[in-house]
Amino acid sequence: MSTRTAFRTCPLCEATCGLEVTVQDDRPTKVRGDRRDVFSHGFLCPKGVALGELHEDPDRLRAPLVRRGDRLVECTWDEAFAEVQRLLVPLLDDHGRDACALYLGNPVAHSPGATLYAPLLAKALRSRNVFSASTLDQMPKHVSVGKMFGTALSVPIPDLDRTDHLLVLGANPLASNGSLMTAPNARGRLRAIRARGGRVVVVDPRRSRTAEEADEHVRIRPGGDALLLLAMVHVLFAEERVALGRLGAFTAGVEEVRAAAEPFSPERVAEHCGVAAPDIRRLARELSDAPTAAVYGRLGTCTVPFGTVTSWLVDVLNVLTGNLDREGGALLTTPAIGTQHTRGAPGHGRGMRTGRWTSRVRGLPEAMGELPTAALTEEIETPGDGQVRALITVGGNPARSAPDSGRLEAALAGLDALICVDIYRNETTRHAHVVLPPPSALERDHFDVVFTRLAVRNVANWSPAVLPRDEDAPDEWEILLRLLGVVTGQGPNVDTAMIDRYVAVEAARRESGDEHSPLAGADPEDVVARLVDAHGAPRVGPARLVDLMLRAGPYGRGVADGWVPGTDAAPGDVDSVLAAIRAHGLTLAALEAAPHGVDLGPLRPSLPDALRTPSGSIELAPEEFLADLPRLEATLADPVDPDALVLVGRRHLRSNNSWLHNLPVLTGGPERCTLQLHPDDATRLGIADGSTVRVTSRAGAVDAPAEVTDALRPGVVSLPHGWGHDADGARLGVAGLRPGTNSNVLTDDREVDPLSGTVVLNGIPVTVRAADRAAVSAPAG
Ligand SMILES: Nc1nc2c(c(=O)[nH]1)N[C@H]1C(S)=C(S)[C@@H](COP(=O)(O)OP(=O)(O)OC[C@H]3O[C@@H](n4cnc5c(=O)[nH]c(N)nc54)[C@H](O)[C@@H]3O)O[C@H]1N2
Ligand SMILES: Nc1nc2c(c(=O)[nH]1)N[C@H]1C(S)=C(S)[C@@H](COP(=O)(O)OP(=O)(O)OC[C@H]3O[C@@H](n4cnc5c(=O)[nH]c(N)nc54)[C@H](O)[C@@H]3O)O[C@H]1N2
Ligand code: SF4
Ligand SMILES: [Mo]
Repeated sequence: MSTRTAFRTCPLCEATCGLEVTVQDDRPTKVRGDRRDVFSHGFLCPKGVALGELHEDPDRLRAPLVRRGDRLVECTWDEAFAEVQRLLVPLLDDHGRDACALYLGNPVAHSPGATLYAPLLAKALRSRNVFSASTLDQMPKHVSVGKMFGTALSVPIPDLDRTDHLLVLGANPLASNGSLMTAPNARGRLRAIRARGGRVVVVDPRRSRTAEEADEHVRIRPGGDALLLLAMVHVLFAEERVALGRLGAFTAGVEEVRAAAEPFSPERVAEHCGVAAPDIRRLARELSDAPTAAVYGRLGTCTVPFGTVTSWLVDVLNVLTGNLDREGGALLTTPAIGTQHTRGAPGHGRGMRTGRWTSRVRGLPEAMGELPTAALTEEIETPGDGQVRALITVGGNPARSAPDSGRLEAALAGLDALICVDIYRNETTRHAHVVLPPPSALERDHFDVVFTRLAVRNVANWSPAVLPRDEDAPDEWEILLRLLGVVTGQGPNVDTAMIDRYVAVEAARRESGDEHSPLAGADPEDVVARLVDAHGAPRVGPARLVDLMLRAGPYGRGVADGWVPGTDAAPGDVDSVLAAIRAHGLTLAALEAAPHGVDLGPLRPSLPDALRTPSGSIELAPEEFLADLPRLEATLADPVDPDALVLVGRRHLRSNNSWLHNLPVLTGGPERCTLQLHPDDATRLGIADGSTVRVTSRAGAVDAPAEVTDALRPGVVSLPHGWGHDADGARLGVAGLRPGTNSNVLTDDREVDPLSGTVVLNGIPVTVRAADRAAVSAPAG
């Protein structure tokens, strides 16, 4: 028996913890936190531990599936791709490019193969019907920072480790482990703020685990954040507390913001946001008095009717208090592989445009090259030119994650072709014609392309695959390139190595044409020829692209001075690796020699250089955002009904959206898929703890066990999403035993934040009553 230890970054959430995996005879037997990881220092959560169980899960797909009548049967890879070709090519020929849609789910952001190659598939498809989980999630933040700072990825990250005051809105990092704020061990980092004399305030309708850890919990009405933040802006101006400091020299629109906030006094918004006027004033004063402070908003500020305006106001407060771009405040990152705001000419750029095209049926706006997922169902349902007849999903489960999913599932079942790149036969993929499973996470290389760009420190880790994969099983990026072969008319048997090389050369060409890149003026073919490993073998796939991005990034020196480990650094010797990086620039070889990662330091001020707005200024008052304020002001005329109920979601540490429910190690303990409600509401409605209740919205109805708890604000009920694992045709043996109920039967695809097209998933109007025992529910599926 051979036993070895491998180190790798956990790909399951945004925290990017370093893991130490024990492998016996090519089987993972134990997962622990890597104490030497430069960022996570040994921290991990139960999901990281479960990575081995995920690999071993007998229900995880090892071979492709193809539909034969009403059954999905295993087949060879060639058979699977031949079927994709048979289904898609005539459909694209007869009905045009828009007839095939693409949906990219959350795990795409966690796999470098998918992150780097799915956009190539999207481009090659040439369909406007590209959708993703972003419009169920963070798109409002991309739009707000895009307009303010110039790129969709210019997200200010709270400087968690140095701030004196953290104002958190609609985020629960103790359960989610942080989002748009990569920070392993969020609890430890939040506790450290208080330990050094700082203050943590959490604004949330529910007393979340994060709220429990805070100095103060503000129990806001769902959707009330835009009003709260605007009133805080109002107070800063009224009390002459606006202090931009050095930002003043490159910030436009301050007077417009003052005028916009003028009508939103604390007294006027208090009832509608559910926070008393004196508290709003105090929150504003505390923020402005703190030596340093960061305002941070997440899902509860995005998936609401004013998601973009709320996301904007978060950073308006960071700017007005002088906390943007300063230590202890909120800063843009300087990631190892670079990002949109580190590329090109410093100080200005093209800015971010949205709405360059719109969805066919409802005219919802494009953002970041995709259309809102809220439009997916109607684009499948509605006949006419450009109707969606085929869908490719990559790492997505829209049958559980998207709004009004009862209707969406019916639409999925009626597609002419559903092709799923996925590791499970679940609620979505059970409707598929072909399922193409990528290898397990432990069988692939990993580099966190997305989350190193959103982290509270600039760090970089390269993880080689822990386990070998089956010889004939393609890696995730190879699956995507074969699909690209189909949709470009080259067929599924394209030479993926050749396309991959072409992709690398084109990436090198873009760098060589950028006079600010370390690769400026280089010959792209020559650049790619030099991207070799320690043995001189050409790199391929994500490894080659990551090496290129590292060499072209803020710590790179191009290819001329390539460094090979072993020449002047012993692998694993952190100091000599860092010395080599200083001498030769950052390369993939350097990361390979540092299995616990490379720490490139804390966040550092980068403005105005990192701005990419056309004006070269921070745009504090984008016109589109100001134009949404009358709609916000109009909500103040709506009467506040004390008996109305609204639904919000919640996340559990041992869950991950709609999956990981099939792993025994994560699914024990009390029932999690419960409808939480406040005791006052339970009494008023005659609902006993543990009894079954029926929850009804405009879109649908579900039954769930009631959990009576004063954690919630009265008038707010909470049900987690991603459950409902009792669907016929899925193969989820463990999840099916405790299926829970699908909360997205209740959410409504008609309700969107108009500026980003992001669907409203929090604050859904519902009624709740004791369920009639005789009536069995579950309209989904
Ligand atoms: N009501 C409500 N709905 C929500 C939310 C909410 O808070 N409330 N949250 C929203 C948010 S933030 C998000 S991000 C979305 C998520 O929406 P989705 O991305 O659509 O859903 P997931 O549940 O993350 O599904 C992930 C899928 O990827 C598969 N998978 C896992 N690993 C891999 C892999 O390595 N490669 C591939 N190809 N597939 C893999 C899983 O089997 C699963 O089918 O849900 C949204 N929906
Ligand atoms: N364990 C676990 N970790 C995860 C995930 C998971 O499913 N499970 N999902 C991952 C994904 S895809 C994402 S996007 C992140 C999300 O990361 P977070 O945003 O940190 O996670 P949530 O738990 O959804 O936190 C949202 C909070 O907003 C509150 N809220 C709801 N409506 C409102 C409102 O109107 N105003 C305010 N102020 N608060 C409101 C909710 O009560 C909830 O506590 O988590 C990621 N990490
Ligand atoms: S916190 Fe996230 S990255 Fe860390 S072990 Fe858990 S799932 Fe993995
Ligand atoms: Mo998400």
